[in-house]
Parts: sequence; structure tokens; C-alpha cells
Amino acid sequence: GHRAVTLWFTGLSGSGKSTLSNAVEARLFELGCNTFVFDGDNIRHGLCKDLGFSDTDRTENIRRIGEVAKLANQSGVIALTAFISPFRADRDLVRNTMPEGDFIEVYVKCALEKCEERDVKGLYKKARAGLIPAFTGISSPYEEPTHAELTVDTGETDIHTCVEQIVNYLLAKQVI
Ligand code: GGZ
Repeated sequence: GHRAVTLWFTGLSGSGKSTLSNAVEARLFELGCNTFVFDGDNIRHGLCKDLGFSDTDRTENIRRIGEVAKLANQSGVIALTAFISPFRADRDLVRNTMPEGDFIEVYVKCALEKCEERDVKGLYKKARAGLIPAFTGISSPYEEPTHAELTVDTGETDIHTCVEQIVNYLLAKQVI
């Protein structure tokens, strides 16, 4: 059995949140856990399609994601969320809606220069050119976690090691 918690991945665009959350999910699946990954594809195109990237819209985006993650937990599912979630106060609000220990903040740390160098979708280039207003890290802030349960550095550490770090934390805390 496992405890249905929320693994809340936060970090810059291109830091590896989606890749990592999917890799952790695959590992948890092998261990017999029920899981669901929330990401831009299934949230920003549906539940949150009325929202953009202003501060207030991001705050509302994160609030809604927190609510659905909590519902997933209540149905016995481990929720993995992969959103920039740039504001500490928004992340803490979600943390405070959940039972103690259920919100596990995972800081997906990666230097801005590395994210920008990767620029998988060409968004940083566009943001630098002024074509995307309020782009996180360029023209909109990213507030680093000050009390994350876990920090993984995808710029310095390979993905398998990051996955192991997270799985080992869950084992140590007897979540799985
Ligand atoms: C940041 C943006 C923006 C702006 C579009 N700022 O690399 P991606 O493409 O796939 O990840 C980014 C994603 C961020 O959405 P989130 O829901 O995670 O953001 S938040 O938690 O702040 O609400 C990026 C794309 O959307 N994108 N415009 N201005 N990222």
C-alpha cells in the first residue's frame, strides 16, 4: 500500500519538471502505486484554459491545481504536479490546504542559463526578443523554495539519480 500524497514539482520552464514527474510516475507504477501526472497538457488546455500568465492568473492556476491534486489524493491517487508555480505564497497556500505531510514540494533546480541553453521550445529566445510578456526568469519572477522537502538539480544530476532521490525520500517517509 501507499499513502496518497502530492508531489509538487516546481521550477523554471525547461528545468525538467515534466520529464522528471513522468519518470517518477513510471517508477511508482512499477512499485504498484496509483498515480496521476498533472501538467500543462491536461490542465492548461482544459480546467484552466481561461487563464494566462499574469500574476493573478498564475495564482488561480496553482489554486485550482492544488484543489484537483487534493481530490486525487482523496481518491487514493498519488498526484504529481508539474507547473512552474513561481510564487512561494501560492505554493504555501496549496500546502496549507492539505493534511500535514501530504504536500511534498520538489524543487527542480536548474540554472536559468542551462534552461535557456536547452530552450527545447524556443520560448526563451522569443521571451528575450520581447515576444512573450511576463516570461518566468526573464520578465517575471521565480521565487525559489525556502522549505522544499526535496531539491533535485537537473543541471548537475542525471535523471535516474534524481528519480532515485525522490523515491528514496518516499521510502524513508513510509509513503510507499
Ligand atoms: C512562463 C510560459 C509563459 C510565460 C507560456 N511564462 O516550457 P513550457 O512552456 O512547456 O512550460 C511553460 C508553461 C508554464 O505554465 P505553468 O502552468 O507551469 O505556469 S505557472 O505555474 O506559472 O502558472 C511554457 C509555457 O507554459 N509558457 N507563456 N509567460 N511559461
